[in-house]
Amino acid sequence: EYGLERPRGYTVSFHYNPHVEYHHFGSSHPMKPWRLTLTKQLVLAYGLEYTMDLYTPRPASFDEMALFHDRDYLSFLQQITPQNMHRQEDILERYSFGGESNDCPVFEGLWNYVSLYSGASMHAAQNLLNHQSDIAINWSGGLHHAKKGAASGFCYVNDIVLAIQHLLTQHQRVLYIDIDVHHGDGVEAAFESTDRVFTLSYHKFGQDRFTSWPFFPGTGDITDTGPSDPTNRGKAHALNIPLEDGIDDDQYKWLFKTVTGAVVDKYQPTAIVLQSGADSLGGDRLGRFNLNIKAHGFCVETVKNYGRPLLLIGGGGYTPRNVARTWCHETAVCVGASLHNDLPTHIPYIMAFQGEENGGGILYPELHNTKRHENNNTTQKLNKIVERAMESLRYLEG
Ligand code: TV7
Ligand code: CA
Ligand code: ZN
Repeated sequence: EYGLERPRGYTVSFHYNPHVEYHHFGSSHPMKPWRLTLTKQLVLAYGLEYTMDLYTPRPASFDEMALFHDRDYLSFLQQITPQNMHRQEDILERYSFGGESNDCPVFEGLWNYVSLYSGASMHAAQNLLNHQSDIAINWSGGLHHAKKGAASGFCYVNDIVLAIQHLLTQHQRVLYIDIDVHHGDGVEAAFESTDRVFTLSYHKFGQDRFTSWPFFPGTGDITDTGPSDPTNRGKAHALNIPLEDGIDDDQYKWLFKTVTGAVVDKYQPTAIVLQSGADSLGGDRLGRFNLNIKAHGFCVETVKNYGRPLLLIGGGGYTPRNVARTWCHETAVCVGASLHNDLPTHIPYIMAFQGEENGGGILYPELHNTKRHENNNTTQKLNKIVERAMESLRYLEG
């Protein structure tokens, strides 16, 4: 093992309030905040806490979240409980709660939960602004679907938008990159009228083989590059990379490096925010891709090597042990450490990793073996996507 000793030429900070772990969306709901417990346990077990500055951020306040969200929406979030929700069904619908899908349930401590993950993203952004860190990590954030006045897709408050707005107080150009398997629609929409934020999302797009619905949220085709009105400053400041089921490591790594590299060259961001949703891994309960942990981590490594202030945040990820593996690996990538494939044996939570069908006791199981999706991404289709992406970038001034 090497790289665990400090000092290094740059500082990494880890922003985490353990109270987020104790919130439950409901037993059948795919979003499991306890994946963050597993992540933290692995990070500690590998000794990575000695390589970073650790912070326990306070929850964000109402006024801080109102820098993006409507105050009436936040007031609703602040008072809604499982006990009183039945008396306000019309309001629930107005803010896209409940409904038959129940993507955004009302649960005990909801307000506390949203303030905790938002507070951590804002604190991480503040650390970058202060030059107290070069890379700031918040695995509890990354809730990219939340809108100004509505919840969407497991997301209630958009911590990413809040953090980017904070970065914009000192940075002229912020690049947002999103490798969650879902389209980062809420962040794209929030900054659609500015040229000071460029949003780039890689995601599954198109009809879903299992549900025959468009894959959630149904937006983010290659033709979506921001508003089309030529007087809108946000024109051409979004790029979407729509993908099919089953994309593999080599295809994704090539695509990510080629497209992201071109965006960085052209846009010259002064800060970068990377949403590292782990539902793009093979075997994810909701995802459709075949990525392994190291291919996912390659994206983090690539972005780290651009050498700009970096805010690294979580997002989706519905196979909790693999989420923890990935985010632990990516924490190590940030500090420049390599981790042994045998999981450390001296922690209580190791229990949770031993009895697995696939990957018991190891950090890097082959995820594409678990529940392989047929790969519908041909070289020809990917070349076409890159060609279209490069064409869109030509509309960027500079
Ligand atoms: C960032 N997919 C969030 C991703 C949000 C995805 C969806 C579910 C789902 C919800 C459940 C549940 C589920 C097994 C999966 C169009 C519908 C879906 C009819 C039922 N099990 C992120 C949101 C997505 C809730 N939503 O990007 C409670 O899957 O596809 C939809 C919407 C509405 C109609 N319904 C189908 O990763 C964090 N939801 C079990 C219990
Ligand atoms: Ca995405
Ligand atoms: Zn997702």
